Amino acid sequence: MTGFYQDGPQLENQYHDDGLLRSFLDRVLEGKARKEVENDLARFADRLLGDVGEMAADAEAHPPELVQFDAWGRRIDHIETARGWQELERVSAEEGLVAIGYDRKLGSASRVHQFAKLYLFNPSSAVFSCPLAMADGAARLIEVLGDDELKQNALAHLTSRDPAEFWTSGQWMTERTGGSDVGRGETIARADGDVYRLYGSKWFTSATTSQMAMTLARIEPPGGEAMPGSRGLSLFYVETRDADGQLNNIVINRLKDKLGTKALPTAELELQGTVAKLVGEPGRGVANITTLVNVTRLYNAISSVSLMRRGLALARDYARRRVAFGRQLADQPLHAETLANLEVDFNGCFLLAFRGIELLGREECGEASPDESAVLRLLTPIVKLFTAKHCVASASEILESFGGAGYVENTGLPKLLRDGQVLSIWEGTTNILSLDCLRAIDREGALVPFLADIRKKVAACTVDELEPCTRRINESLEKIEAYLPEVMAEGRASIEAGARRFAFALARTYAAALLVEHAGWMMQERGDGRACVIARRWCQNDLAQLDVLDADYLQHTQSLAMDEPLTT
Ligand code: UCC
Ligand code: FAD
Repeated sequence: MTGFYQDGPQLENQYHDDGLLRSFLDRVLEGKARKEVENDLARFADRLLGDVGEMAADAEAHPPELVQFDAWGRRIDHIETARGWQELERVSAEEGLVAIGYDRKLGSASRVHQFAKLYLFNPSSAVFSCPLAMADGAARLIEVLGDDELKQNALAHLTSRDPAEFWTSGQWMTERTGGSDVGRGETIARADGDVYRLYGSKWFTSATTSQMAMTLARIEPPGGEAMPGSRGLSLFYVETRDADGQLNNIVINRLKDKLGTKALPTAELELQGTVAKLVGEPGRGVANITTLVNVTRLYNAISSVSLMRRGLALARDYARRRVAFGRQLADQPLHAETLANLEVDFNGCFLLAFRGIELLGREECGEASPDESAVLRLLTPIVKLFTAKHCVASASEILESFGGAGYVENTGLPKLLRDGQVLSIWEGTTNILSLDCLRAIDREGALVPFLADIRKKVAACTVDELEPCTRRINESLEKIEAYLPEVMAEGRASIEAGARRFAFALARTYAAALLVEHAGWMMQERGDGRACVIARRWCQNDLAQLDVLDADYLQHTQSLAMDEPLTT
């Protein structure tokens, strides 16, 4: 073997390597807590390069398989998962990946600790972070709505650090009728003594090997018809297996053949009399399950930023190893410009996602003011949709930064794009979340405190270098405020068609304020101007690209979308 062979990228300890994570934690955590978190994260990041990395590699190499029959022809519907996948469940319990958020040893900052750990874990987890997300969402739901029995049983399992006791959860909402419009679901619940039995199909169920699930069904009164629409749906708790380990009248039709998330079992289920327990008030299922969904959406955001950061770490290392046209890629001005832009995007997305986490912690510990709760309500769909879109774009650019190697499976790089792509689809698509922003504004008056929060951060900035940013943010706030009455006068179609631009404008402007806040702190506490440069670059572009879409525009849109002749 002669000739040139390129070295591949290497990863260092991803806690020590991540300046933004460390400086963010320095800023938001107090002395003793900061030290404890530092020790835990630095140790865990080492482990991710060792045994946990091997477990994830095994899980990726051996995707789940559905075994429908035993040797004697009995229907068993057993999902065989890799040993690595099973070990990741053990590690998740031992490391307290859900438990940290519920022990609350650091009060509201426990959520920051937990999600910083999940942020390190996700890109090394073969997407085991998905069952953890749903376990955490279910734990929060039970904390808020569950009765004593659920708290003593399911909640104790979901938040256990003992691998023998630890459970994960599924979240079965999507049916063939629709995953966005959940209210079209067909699953029926019939009362049977003090439990219910569920009949219907669930079209996408990730982490189907979980011990429990939260799901939706409509209660059918004896001899009557169930109420249609989303107001007819109720929330149910299901244990997937009985005391003998048999499936709870659940048939697994098949596993999905997916673009990515290959190690994660995602199935199609038939519920054929599945025993279930009603949770919360009948008919409030959709509203009630949003407590779970709002947690998993924040997991989604942290996963997005973690993949952005992992891609950058790999691309940077490679840029020092790869030579083209007489110098390292790192020293090619246009390559450096490409990576620098990704760094700026990553910083904005990171601060947005972790702002959501800080507010979640405050809300759960009863420390959030009503205004902060409203900000959290609006920020949750915003951070989910914005970080997911940036994650996909960033993954595509990262692959390209490796040239052809980025397209070759056994470099491990295509996984960044394949696993990133799902983040804008599940847990509510970009459009559905853009519309959810409107819901949060309409029903919970969340815009006023949201914009006030931005203003407060801008007003607190005393660093001269950030003046171009604060000016740009103020301009953007003015545009947002001017847009609203105009678009409302135009009518509902215009409001909806503009909802994605509007959500992006809010995301960019809020992120700009967070970048200014962080940069101001870095400058004042550390004399470090790097974050100021990042904030200025973020603010170079128009933060709020908002035009009111009038009737003509909307008619043209319809023609362009469906390739139909123009009618005006
Ligand atoms: O995809 C899934 C799992 C993937 C795997 C997990 C990965 C985790 C991340 C890990 C990373 C590695 S599970 C399926 C996810 N499916 C969705 O997210 C559904 C998307 N569709 C929506 O979100 C829709 O907007 C619906 C279903 C909520 C629309 O329902 P309705 O009933 O038509 O809408 P309404 O009538 O506006 O809302 C019903 C109630 C209202 O409250 P009330 O009745 O009091 O007025 C709303 O205010 O629900 C309330 N509500 C909310 N409340 C609706 N959305 C929310 C919300 N987000 N927060 C609080
Ligand atoms: P549709 O609802 O049919 O949407 C199709 C398109 O129409 C989307 O682009 C959407 O944005 C757009 N659209 C719909 N309504 C509007 C509107 N009013 N305005 C503008 N645009 C609109 N679901 C679960 O319940 N549990 C799971 O565990 C789970 N795991 C999953 C795992 C994977 C890998 C994937 C890919 C999906 C999973 N899902 C799960 C399903 C996922 O949540 C849904 O696919 C998603 O919510 C979209 O629903 P849908 O597929 O029915 O698309």
